[in-house]
Amino acid sequence: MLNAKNCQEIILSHGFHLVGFTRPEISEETSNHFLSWLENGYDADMAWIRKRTDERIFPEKYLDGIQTVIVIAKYYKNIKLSNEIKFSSYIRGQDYHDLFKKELKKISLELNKTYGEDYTFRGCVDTSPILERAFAQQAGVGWQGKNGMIINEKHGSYFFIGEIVTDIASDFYNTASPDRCGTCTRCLDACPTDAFVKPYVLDSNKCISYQTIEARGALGDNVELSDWAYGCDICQEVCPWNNENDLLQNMLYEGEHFTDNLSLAEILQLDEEGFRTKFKKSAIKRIKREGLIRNALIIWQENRSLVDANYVKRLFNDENKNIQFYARKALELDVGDN
Ligand code: B12
Ligand code: SF4
Ligand code: SF4
Repeated sequence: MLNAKNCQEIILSHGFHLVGFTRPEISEETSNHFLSWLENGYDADMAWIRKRTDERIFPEKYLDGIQTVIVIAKYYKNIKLSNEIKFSSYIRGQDYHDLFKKELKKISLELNKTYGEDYTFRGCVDTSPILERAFAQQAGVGWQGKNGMIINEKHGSYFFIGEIVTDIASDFYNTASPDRCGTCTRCLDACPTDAFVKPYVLDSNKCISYQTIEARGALGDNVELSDWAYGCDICQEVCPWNNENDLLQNMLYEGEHFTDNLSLAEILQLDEEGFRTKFKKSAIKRIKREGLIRNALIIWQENRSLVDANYVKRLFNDENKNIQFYARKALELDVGDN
């Protein structure tokens, strides 16, 4: 039997801020919400979510004999900069996937030492086929707000979530966090693209975060990025539970980081080598130079005074054909077939 108190101490000693324990059950209500989200096509082109629907709804298909989901969270320091272009705070520093994977591995090894090699302790973060937010709410880490984010009553929503899933039962399970959104609708009202179909339900097709991070290839003609080059924080910025003065120890991204003062001109001048070097440790590498320049060109199209058109024209001869296409499109030249 897992000693939850001892396990929590181990996890906190690795620099995490929140820990909660829940049984590996997805309620019928949650699974219906998830399935109708998919049915409505709100997952846009993220086919990887659909591919592993079963494991998300039936966690025992993900880990045979699963008994406990230990939800682990770490806060990052959000800052609102007055840059000409915006980056979501979560991308400011080192890729959190790498950090979580490394630490969860160490914790799993410690737990195996204590409880024996017969048990499995599997670290997950973001990409595993798990409904992380459903488990986080069940584990008392926070409630799922109308903006979809898990919000902790004391410290708000600027944190990452990971899990250790295991086939050992725990001597303690948390109770779910109650919803504290009340009559507030600030996030729904502030979303610049009206991405919320209704409270708690996000249509990814309309979300700037989806368009800038997940969408591949050319973006639709009507896509608006409202100056966001990577991700979007608006529905968190307006949430009254996010208090900027509420700082914790060991927050990720304490100092200044490479996206903090990045200008549009700088992005448009990055070559492949420059991009690789600058974003070696950042999750931005996921969208590649092509994706970042695509986003930057759309921002420029929305506000041409940001940088001289020559920066865009230079890209007509770029080594990457898609970038040539985005640049011509930004200048509204005849782009032909891509
Ligand atoms: C796909 C994905 C996205 C997609 C889709 C977002 C979405 N709302 O699902 C896009 C690219 C848009 C995205 C954006 C962002 N994401 Co994201 N994303 C994910 C990912 C990989 C899967 C989420 C998923 O399964 N979605 C499917 C939906 C249906 O599931 P859900 O959000 O859990 O939805 C529940 C509710 O919608 C509810 N529900 C549905 N209908 C209804 C109706 C009613 C009436 C009610 C009450 C409830 C309800 O039930 C659903 C099932 O539990 C998770 C990691 C993971 N493995 O879970 C990270 C994750 C959710 N993302 C995260 C982050 C940080 C973000 C961004 C803030 C990044 C940014 N700054 O740009 C934005 C926030 C956008 C937003 N407001 O949600 C964090 C959230 C941390 C937290 N504190 O909550 C996660 C957990 C990653 C991590 N490991 O830290 N993301
Ligand atoms: S991340 Fe931005 S675009 Fe997406 S729902 Fe929130 S406010 Fe809207
Ligand atoms: S802004 Fe208001 S409605 Fe939206 S998540 Fe925060 S408290 Fe809930």
